[in-house]
Parts: sequence; structure tokens; C-alpha cells
Amino acid sequence: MASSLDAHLESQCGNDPLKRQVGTTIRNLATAAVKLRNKITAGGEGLGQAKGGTNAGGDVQKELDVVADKIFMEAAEASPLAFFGSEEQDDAVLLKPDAGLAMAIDPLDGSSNIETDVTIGTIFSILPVEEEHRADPSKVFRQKGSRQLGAGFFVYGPQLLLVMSMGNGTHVFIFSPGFGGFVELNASIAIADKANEFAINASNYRHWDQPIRSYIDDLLAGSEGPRERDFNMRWVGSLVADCYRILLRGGIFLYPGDGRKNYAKGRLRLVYEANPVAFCVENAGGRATDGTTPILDIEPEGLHDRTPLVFGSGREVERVARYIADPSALAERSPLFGKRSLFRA
Ligand code: FBP
Repeated sequence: MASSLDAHLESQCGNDPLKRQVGTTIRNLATAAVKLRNKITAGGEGLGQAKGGTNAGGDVQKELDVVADKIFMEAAEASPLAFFGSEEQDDAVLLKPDAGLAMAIDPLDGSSNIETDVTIGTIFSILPVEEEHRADPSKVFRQKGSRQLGAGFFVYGPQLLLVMSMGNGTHVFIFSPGFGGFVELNASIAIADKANEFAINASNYRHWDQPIRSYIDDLLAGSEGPRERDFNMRWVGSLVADCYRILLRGGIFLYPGDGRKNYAKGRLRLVYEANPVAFCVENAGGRATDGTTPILDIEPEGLHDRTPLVFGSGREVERVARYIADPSALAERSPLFGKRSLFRA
């Protein structure tokens, strides 16, 4: 019989007191995710409606964003956490001052998909709290992603899934109504090194820098171009859904910085979107960068800092870095392929 989330956390945490606190926190998040999933499936008017306010990132807050934030705040209050940092709250919240952990969370990922019944999610990142953070709380969410003790995301799709890592592989659990809890679906997921699919919001093409345009041009040119094979495209508009697909069957996701106002560092947040995704992807043998620098090595400027994000099959993520690092290599190549590139100016 598949092992339960409880049994998995027991084996991952052993007698390490801090790891046991991470385990307790993930258990409470799992209970909260079931509660939120029940609200989503119950549906009802207004879940996708604007609440009238905006969050720290300037995004319109929807009813479900606020409901989700409340549900996970309650789970945080029941957990050994000193600090709670949420996409839906401007500042980090002090909970239990002496506790050893802090959690950053995107309570409802994929808000633009709520009213269209498309897969959405919750993304979380668990960090240690040191004395310097108690002295200056503004530092707690400026820790690099490599310091995460646990991270993952819930997927509210046809099934309720939990994808998580505590730094020792990436594991997938499915909520089993019969069992009344999460059971293991994939003991140690591994990302294929070769990608056949890419995910990017192509409507932003004209705003991208040349290296990203050239990289996508070459994917689109497929077997008639320098890549000499065809690639498929997917874009769900929910980071959790695009990430889970890539964990399962490889591929690459890009949300680059671009020329739009306030998009120089892209759209996604480093602390509670890119860092937990990168932690799960890298622990599954994939790569995650801002185009060139590993996401987990980037020092956040603050809780709501943004970052360009490129993740997935290692060889493809490295190829993007080469396009960015050496655009001249592309220029040399372009005359030959110029006429083939539909979009390149
Ligand atoms: P939030 O919904 O939590 O703000 O997440 C951002 C997000 O919806 C990601 O899930 C997704 O990958 C991206 O933005 C979609 O961006 P766009 O609407 O520009 O395609």
C-alpha cells in the first residue's frame, strides 16, 4: 500500500527537532489545503470576483485569494512558526516569537484562472529563523532559497496533489478521500533532461529581449530550424500546473523579464513562487534560473521581490543561459535562418 504523507514525514524528519517542526507545519498545510479544496469544489458565487483591493504586488485581490489567505494563516498560527509572509499581505506577520521557522506562501496561485475552473494552487516555502532575524525581522525573508528546509505546492485540479521536498528528492502525494488523507503517488520524481515542450506567455513576444525571442524562434522553427526537431507548447497560466506537468514529462517554463512597465524582473515572486518551485525542480534533477543565475543562489531584496524564472529540463535551461550569455553566437547564425524566422524583426 502506498505510504501516507504522515509516514513519509516521519521517515524524513527522524529525531531532528527542527525537521520535526517542518513536518508538523506541512501536515497543518495539508489539512488547510483540503479545507480550501472543499471551498473551491463547493463553488458558489463570487469566488473569482474582485474583492476591491489589491495586494502588495498590485494584483487585484479576488474573493478566493482572501479566503485562501485566511485558511493558511490559521494553519500557520497552529504551526511552530515565528513569521508568516503572504502574497496577500503587505508585511510579514509575527506569530510565535521563539519559534524556529518562518513560512512564505502564495495562498492562491493562478488567480486569473479561478472563475474559468482551470487548475489553481498554493505554493509554500519554509525557512529557518536565526537570532539575527529575531533582532531584525525584515531579514527573515531575505534568505536565499538554498536555505529552505522544506517547500512545495498543492494542485487543485481534477485531483488534489501535494508536490514537496525537504531537500532529499521531490515527492508527490495525492489526497485519497477513502483514506481521508494524502498518500504517496510518486516516491521520487525525476525530470527528464531533454525537453519536447515549452511554456511561455507568447503574447508578450514583442516585449522580450532578443535572446529570449531567438530561443523561442528556434523552438517554433522546429525541424526546419537549428533545433532540427519539433517542440510542442503549453501555457496554463497557473505556475503550479505548468510546473507539475514539467516534473512529470520534462519541458521548460519561461517567464522572462520584459519591456513592459514594472516587468523588468518578470511577473513571478522570488520568495513564495520561484524559490519553492526551484527547490522542488532542482531536487528532481532539473534546473531553475533567472535566465543565467540559479534561483536558489539569489538574495531576495524583500518578501515581494520579483524575478525572471526559467526552469525545467536541465539541458534546455542551460541552453537558454547560452542564448543570453552569448547573443553574438546567434547573430552569426541568423543570416542563414533569417528568412525562416517568422517573427524576428
Ligand atoms: P498569482 O495568480 O498567484 O498572482 O500567480 C501568478 C501567475 O498566475 C502564475 O501562476 C502564472 O504562471 C502567471 O502568473 C501567469 O501570468 P500571465 O497572466 O502573464 O500569463
